[in-house]
Amino acid sequence: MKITAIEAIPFAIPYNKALRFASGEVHAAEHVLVRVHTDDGVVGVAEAPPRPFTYGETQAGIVTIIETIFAPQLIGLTLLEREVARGRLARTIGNPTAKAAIDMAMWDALGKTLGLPVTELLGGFTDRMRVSHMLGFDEAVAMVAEAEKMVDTYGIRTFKVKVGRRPVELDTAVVRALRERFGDGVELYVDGNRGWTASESLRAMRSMADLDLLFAEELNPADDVLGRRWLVGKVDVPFIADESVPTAADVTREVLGGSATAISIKTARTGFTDSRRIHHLAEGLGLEVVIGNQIDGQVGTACAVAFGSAYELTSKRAGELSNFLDMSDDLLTEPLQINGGQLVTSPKPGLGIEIDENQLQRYRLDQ
Ligand code: MUC
Ligand code: MG
Repeated sequence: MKITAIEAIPFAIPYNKALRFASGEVHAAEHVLVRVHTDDGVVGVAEAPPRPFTYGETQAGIVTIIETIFAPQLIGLTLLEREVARGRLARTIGNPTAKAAIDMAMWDALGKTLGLPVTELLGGFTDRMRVSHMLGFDEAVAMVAEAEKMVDTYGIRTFKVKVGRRPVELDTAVVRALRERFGDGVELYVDGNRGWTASESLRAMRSMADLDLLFAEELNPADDVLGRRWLVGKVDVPFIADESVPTAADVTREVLGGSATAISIKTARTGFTDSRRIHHLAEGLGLEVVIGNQIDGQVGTACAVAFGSAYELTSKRAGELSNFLDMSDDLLTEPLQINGGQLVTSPKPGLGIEIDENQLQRYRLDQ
């Protein structure tokens, strides 16, 4: 169970269609595959998605920090010393997705070593989640057409609509068009990625008051402290903090400060060890939770569904587990399948996924 090596492999897989939102856009999955090797010959995997517009990480930076700082700190630890590993990683500030990928690859290796699925080690509440699909910026007709495809092909009936453009009517018209097209046959919520001001956000939410939204997420910046508190006090649906709560301490601060009433948990940024802490905190605070998407590939999505399925609170709402569908290809020997609007966890040990070495060879950037 001793860690002997940690690999950080940069790769790039193009998207068929770019995902655009208020804080940035993604054209290719330029991620880092992390592999934790042990002296038993076990290899655990996970992926780190660099999101400079959210966490300041870059692909080259993730590779460098893993190779030069994190790997030397962890080699020699056993897979059961996850809290020791966490403490050592925490000596370096920031770098959330690099740390999270190492943590999840350690859990994958632990599951493989014990012959047990990670989702069962974490909690084992259920074996599946309903799927929510994120609709990036486009013309209203194109966004409705994409939602139709998701309903027809995958049975997905929950949509997170990206908002935050100006004028706000550009976005509110899309949400209205989706509600008119699908009636009450779909769940809808909005995510502004900090694009609007507090007053624009309230105006938009008021103009969508008849559209039965589930949630509003990060409509304006949390750093706009008083504006955010003012807005959250006036919005009558749970207000999700996403990029403003990358740690448990941030959740506590933002929720107690009146800047959020619900949270997004993203395994891509808090791994399993810290996502578990955040889940327990949310349960104690009585917060709604959504399993979010860091624009994950299939490896990252397998991590998200393993965690989300493990607990009652995280599996209650649809999880954001479908954006890999926009990628032109991926790394797994057996692609994830969304059927009937659900993604089922693998019953195999660890995360239950296997990297296709030919695919990795094709897309890796370091050879
Ligand atoms: C989301 O929920 O915000 C877009 C930016 C980011 O950090 O995550 C994605 C999705
Ligand atoms: Mg978000």
